[in-house]
Amino acid sequence: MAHSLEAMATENPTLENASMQTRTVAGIGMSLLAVGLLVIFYLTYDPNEVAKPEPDSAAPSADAPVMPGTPEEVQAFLEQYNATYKALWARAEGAKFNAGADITPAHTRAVIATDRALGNFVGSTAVIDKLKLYRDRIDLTEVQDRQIEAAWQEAAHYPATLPAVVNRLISTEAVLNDSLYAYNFRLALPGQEPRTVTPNEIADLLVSSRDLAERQAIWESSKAIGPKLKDGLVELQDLRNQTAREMGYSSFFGLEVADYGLKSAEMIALMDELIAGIMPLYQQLHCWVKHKLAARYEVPVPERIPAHWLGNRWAQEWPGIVEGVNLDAMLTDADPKWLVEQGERFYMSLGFDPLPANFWSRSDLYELPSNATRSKNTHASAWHVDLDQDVRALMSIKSDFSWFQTTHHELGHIYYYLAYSRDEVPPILRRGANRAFHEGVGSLIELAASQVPYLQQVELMSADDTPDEISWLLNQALTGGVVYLPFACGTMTHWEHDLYENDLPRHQYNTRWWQYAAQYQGIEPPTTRDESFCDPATKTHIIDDPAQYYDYALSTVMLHQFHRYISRDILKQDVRAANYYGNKSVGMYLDSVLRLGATRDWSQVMREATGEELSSEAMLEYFAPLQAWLEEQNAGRVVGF
Ligand code: X8Z
Ligand code: ZN
Repeated sequence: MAHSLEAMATENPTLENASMQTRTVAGIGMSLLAVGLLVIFYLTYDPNEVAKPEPDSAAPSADAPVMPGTPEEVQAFLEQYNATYKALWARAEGAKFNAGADITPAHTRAVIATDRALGNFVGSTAVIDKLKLYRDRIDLTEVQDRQIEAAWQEAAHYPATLPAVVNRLISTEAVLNDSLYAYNFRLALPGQEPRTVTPNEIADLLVSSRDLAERQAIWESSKAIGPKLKDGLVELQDLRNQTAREMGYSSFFGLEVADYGLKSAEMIALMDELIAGIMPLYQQLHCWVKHKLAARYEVPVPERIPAHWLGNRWAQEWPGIVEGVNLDAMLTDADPKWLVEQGERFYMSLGFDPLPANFWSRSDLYELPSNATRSKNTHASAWHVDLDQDVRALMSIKSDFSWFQTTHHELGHIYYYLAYSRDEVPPILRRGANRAFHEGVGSLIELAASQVPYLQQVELMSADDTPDEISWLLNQALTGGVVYLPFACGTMTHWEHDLYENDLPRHQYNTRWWQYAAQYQGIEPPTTRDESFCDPATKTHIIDDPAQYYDYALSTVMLHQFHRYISRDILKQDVRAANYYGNKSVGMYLDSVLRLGATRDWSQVMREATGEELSSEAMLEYFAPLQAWLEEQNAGRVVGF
């Protein structure tokens, strides 16, 4: 917790719900004893042992007297549940962090064992029975209700009634993650011997190369992992759906969208609404970009943009297109550690505490040297290992603008973890108001840290090399929300929806992916990609963060709502030239949302914090000056795909 902010927020509990203060302490002695026994059992559990076949074996005994469901007993159950959950989560999360930072068979075995221990508890029939008993009570506090709902969703990932499915799911996920993270990308440029390349090198080459044959080789090398992941993904599709459906959800997709209190079809309708809102601007951008790139590569203008023309292997952002905006140049001489320190300084300038010492000692932040003897997951992530002060990040930072932004993003997760790690927030609710809130915090600070007045203040940009306003906004649209939404709401979310909700058959995986890329993004592959490829599986989240990609889409529109509120109502500045740096009122405002964790309904929090419902209107307003400029540039061209 940021102490300076905590003091202010306690005097001024902007969004704190009075119901948080009403937790009963009845039954604590009894619960502590039960919790003690459970925790001792699980903490003596040997992670290298093969998991027990009966997932229920260590859960609270089914023979124990049925708790009559008084509110006090509900509270005693929840306290017991939370203590055990926290201890088991810490072991599982610690094992996963180790496995991500150093991919070895022993670390994978530890992930499987500790995940099974966690699953055996949260999905035990004893826990599920209690949740069933309490789920429909109408006399619980909001915080109790929300814990029961969160615990129910946890159980649906590991229901004890399907022990073989759960065991298989956990081991398949662990093994497939390893295949993804440890994959050795090989690049054979035209006329050259194949060589190993890192994901960072692939990203750089896709921005810098001007040769289409070379670009195609780079793009294809980034997709070669897909077929290797396909069988595992087919298995996960089935296993994940089985667990979710066992607990009454329409599919695994339905289970994941339940975090928002929505059903699958409602989430899809929301995505379609966001796509429709952004499409007029996106189509103008798409048209401008295809003309720009056709001229750059000296080829005819296509209807859809070939994927290998763009500076990102999934076309989720399109960097390196706007001339005169080279943000990497600002950071060429920076030490990678400086990027993290500058990110921390940003949050501290708002009043948040310095990062805890263990963040620095336990995180794994930088790109591995080429002679490294270990391999690690290079996709950035932030970890709340003990659901308390043990916070870590796993990154492969090098000094460029993309990592500068990603570092701010990950620190947003870290500061969120720290803000809600307080006694009033039970461990099971130490999560975002919804998952999009979690993604939005750091991305909001990313947006704040790419505002020109801030970059000038910290001397990353001087007044004479400041790009003009339209170039800057154009670059933001290409590397931020505008290009991103059709990918996130369209291609990714629709594909994962079909995968789980409609049991997409394996012989349609790739075809469906490219159908959506054409429909939503106006993108096509360089050559026909039949079902011998599995291009969706190359996107990390499809394997290890499944059916949740709409989180990023929603966070993108929400962060603009927060940004507009902060700029106008707190800073009284222009949304496109706002400077949060050093403003404690902004920090206090953010903290009043973060410290709640998931103890309040997200849409109420949103309404109270911004005065608005979820809407893409603020984002569209931010980018509005581009529309007129693009229409002028595109005059006489065919817009659309
Ligand atoms: O996965 C991430 C973060 C980790 S939480 C780096 N992002 C999405 C992606 O890379 O696809 C950030 C924005 C989109
Ligand atoms: Zn994130």
